[in-house]
Amino acid sequence: MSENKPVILTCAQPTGGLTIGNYLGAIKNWADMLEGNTCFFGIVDMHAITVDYTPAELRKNSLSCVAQYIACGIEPEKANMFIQSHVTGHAELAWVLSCITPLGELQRMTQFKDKVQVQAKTQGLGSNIEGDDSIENQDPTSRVSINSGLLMYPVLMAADILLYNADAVPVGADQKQHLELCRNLAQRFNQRYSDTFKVPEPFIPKFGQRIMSLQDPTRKMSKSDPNKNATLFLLDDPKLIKKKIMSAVTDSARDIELSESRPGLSNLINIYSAFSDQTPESIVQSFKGKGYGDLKSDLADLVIEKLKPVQERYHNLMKDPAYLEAVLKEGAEAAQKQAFKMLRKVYKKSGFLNRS
Ligand code: ATP
Ligand code: LTN
Repeated sequence: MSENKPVILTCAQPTGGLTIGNYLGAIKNWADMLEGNTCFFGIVDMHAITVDYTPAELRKNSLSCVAQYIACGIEPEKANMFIQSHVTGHAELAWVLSCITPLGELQRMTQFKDKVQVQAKTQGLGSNIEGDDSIENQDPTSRVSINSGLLMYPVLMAADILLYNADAVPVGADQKQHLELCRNLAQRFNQRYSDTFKVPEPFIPKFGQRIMSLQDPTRKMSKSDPNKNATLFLLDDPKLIKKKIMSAVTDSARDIELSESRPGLSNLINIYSAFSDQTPESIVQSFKGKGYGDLKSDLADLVIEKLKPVQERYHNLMKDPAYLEAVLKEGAEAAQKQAFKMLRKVYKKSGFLNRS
């Protein structure tokens, strides 16, 4: 690893197939950062076990995820792609950081509260806590069976980032709060023990930073949404893409305009904009006098055309799992080198006796 190049680190969870939200909000931008930077792109399987999962699916998704990264333009020669559990140090650093993290900060995290709601619903407890804004003031475990890994999730994420002394972390807008916590933890550690960590900058794209659900445009598009029509997956076939976009929830107005009070329409324009690199204003201009049918149909054609080469590359890559495993092995070796270096420094500053 070159010492003077900026370090870019980011990760995605292998909780299912990647979505166009992951692609537009994150991976598409990672591919633009390969030149001039040292890049670490993690597949965070340890984060993925904070929600319900099956081990066989996780294993499958992890390999499929690296194939999707490469298919999206992340060249293995230019980036270190690794599986989180292959690198010793993530969980260790998370433990040290947890000891300087106030519990209240974790309970206030939006993603934690959202996931508690989801788990409450699956446990048939939805009506108990729905609409309860003061959930951070309660012990959620008193009503819902929440694993503490879900609460600790942002600390592990901070460890993922700080372990590599990342300068910048490209993420979608949903991760802004987690990034803020990571920055706070870096500063807190530096103050307490002397300068150790770089304070990383979030990098949030201008377009595509928050792709919303096709069925409920007030919620973020998520790969773990139980309603599969709400989410466009990178590997959806053309027929399915068309069907999902044509049945996207919009409103009863007819014209195409930019309006915050029309979230379904705004989401479609946003997706159009991110895939075509045109501004939302110029898209609205080109659909003047046309309606939803035209916009949806053109958008479906655009998404199908943009995803076609990604899908072709993906299916070819999946024919060669040995190659994918070799990419991950090399990535983990590079990541491990950096992780050990950082962990040694942190342990020393924390007062742990040197291991000879
Ligand atoms: P899950 O749905 O299982 O909670 P996720 O897709 O939200 O997962 P990750 O796979 O970890 O979470 O996300 C990887 C990257 O994709 C992150 O940088 C995240 O900010 C970005 N991302 C995820 N969903 C969206 C979205 N709907 N719009 C824009 N960016 C997104
Ligand atoms: N929390 C992120 C995934 C994630 C991540 C990271 C992103 C885990 N560790 C480190 C950037 C850097 C999510 O849910 N999207």
